[in-house]
Amino acid sequence: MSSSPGVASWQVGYIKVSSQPNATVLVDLTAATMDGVSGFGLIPDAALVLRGETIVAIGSRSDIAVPEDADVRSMGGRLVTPGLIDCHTHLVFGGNRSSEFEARLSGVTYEEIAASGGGIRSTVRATRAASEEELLASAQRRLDRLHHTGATTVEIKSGYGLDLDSELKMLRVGRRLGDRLGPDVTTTLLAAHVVADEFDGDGDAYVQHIIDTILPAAVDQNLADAVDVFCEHLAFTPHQTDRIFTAAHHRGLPVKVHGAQLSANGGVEVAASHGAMSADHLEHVTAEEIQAMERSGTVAVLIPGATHTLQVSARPPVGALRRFGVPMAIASDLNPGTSPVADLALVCNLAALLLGLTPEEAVAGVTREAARALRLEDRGRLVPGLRADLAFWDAEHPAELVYWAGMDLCSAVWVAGVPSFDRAH
Ligand code: DI6
Ligand code: FE
Repeated sequence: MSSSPGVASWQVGYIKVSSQPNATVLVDLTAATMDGVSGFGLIPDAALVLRGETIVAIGSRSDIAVPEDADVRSMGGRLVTPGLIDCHTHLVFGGNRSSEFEARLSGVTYEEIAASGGGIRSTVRATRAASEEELLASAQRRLDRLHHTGATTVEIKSGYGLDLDSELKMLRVGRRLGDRLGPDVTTTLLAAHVVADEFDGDGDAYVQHIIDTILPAAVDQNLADAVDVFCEHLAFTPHQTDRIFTAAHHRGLPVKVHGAQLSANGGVEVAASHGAMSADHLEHVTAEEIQAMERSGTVAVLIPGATHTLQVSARPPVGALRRFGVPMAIASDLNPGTSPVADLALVCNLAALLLGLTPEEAVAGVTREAARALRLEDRGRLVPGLRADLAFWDAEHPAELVYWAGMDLCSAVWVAGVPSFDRAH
C-alpha cells in the first residue's frame, strides 16, 4: 500500500511536493462493494475516495467528507464493482482446436480425441513451434478481451510446453503480459498437465524430470507464483500429484489442483492435505473431499465454461459446498480445448444457469472469492485499504452482469488506481 493518511506535504520552488498522492473522489455511481457483509454490498449514490493505488473511503455520498485536495469526478451514474479476478486460465498457447470442436459436435468425445494424440497434445505441438513473440501477441489479444470485460487480475498457467524450454517460454510470456498496462498477472507452473510425449507414457519419469529440472528452473528464474497438477486418469495419479506438491513446498511455492473434473480419483484429498490454495473443477468431488477442503481452507474454483463447452451432465455439488462453507470462486479456464471463453461476466451467466449459483454468488466468485483462491488479500472488495482495482459498468444493478449474456456492459477499468481501459476512447 503506497499511502497513509495524514502524511505531510511541503513546498519546493513552484512545485508542491507531497509524500502522498492527491485524493480522487468518484461520485455519481452505484457501488457493489462485494464486502462479504451482506449480498452485493450495494451503495446507491456512492462516493469512492482513492489515493494513489488505494481505496481510502467508500460510502454514501452524503456521508463522505471530500478531502480538500480532492479531484472530484462524475462517473455518470455507472455501476462500479471490484475489478474482476480470473483465478484459472491457460491463455498462453499456440494455434487453436476448432477442428476438434467440429469433431466433438459430430460425437467424438474429449477423451477419445486425447487418446488419439489430439487434445492437450495438439496444443503442445503448436505451442512448442511458436516463438515467444508469437505467443505473446496471441495471448495479448485474449488478455485484452478479459480486461475489456472487467478483469484486473488474471492467473495464467503453463502446461502446453512440457519440456524445460517451452514451459519457461510460456511462463516468461505470462510475466511479460503482467508487466504491461492492463491486468495484474500471476503465473502458475502446470508442467504436470499431461505426460510429455518424450517419456512415452512413463508418468513417474516425467514427474521426476519436473521435480529435478523444470520446477527448480522456474523457481530460480522467479517465473512461477504457484504449482498446479492435472490429477486425472488421463494425466497424473494422486501419488504423482503428492510428489510434485511436496517438491513445490520445498521450493516455497503454494499449490493447487485440477481435480475431480472427469472422474473421482483422490486428487482433491491430496491437494487439501497440502493446504492447497484451490481445487478446481470438482464435478466428481466426494463429500469427504469437500470436508477436507473446508478444514484446509482450500477454495473451490468452478469452471462453467468447460461444462458448457464439453456439454457434460456432471455438475459440481454446489449445495454440498455451500453446506460445508467452502468458498466458491468462478474462473474462465480460458483454453483452446475445453473453455474458449474470455469474458467473466459471461462466465457468471453460465455459472448461474448451468451450476445454479445465485447472482450474488456468481459476482462474489469473480471478485472476493477469486482473490481468496489466489491468496491476494489486497483486492476483490471495495473497502478502505484495498487496491483501487475497479470495473465500471453500464448497468444499474450488479445482477445485470449475470443476466445479460455477452452484452459488453463494461465501460471502463482501473488497475491500482490507474485508468487502463475506457470504451469511449
Ligand atoms: N483441464 C482443463 O480444463 C484444461 N486443462 C485441464 O487440465 C483443458 C486443456 C485443454 O484441453 O487444452
Ligand atoms: Fe484448467
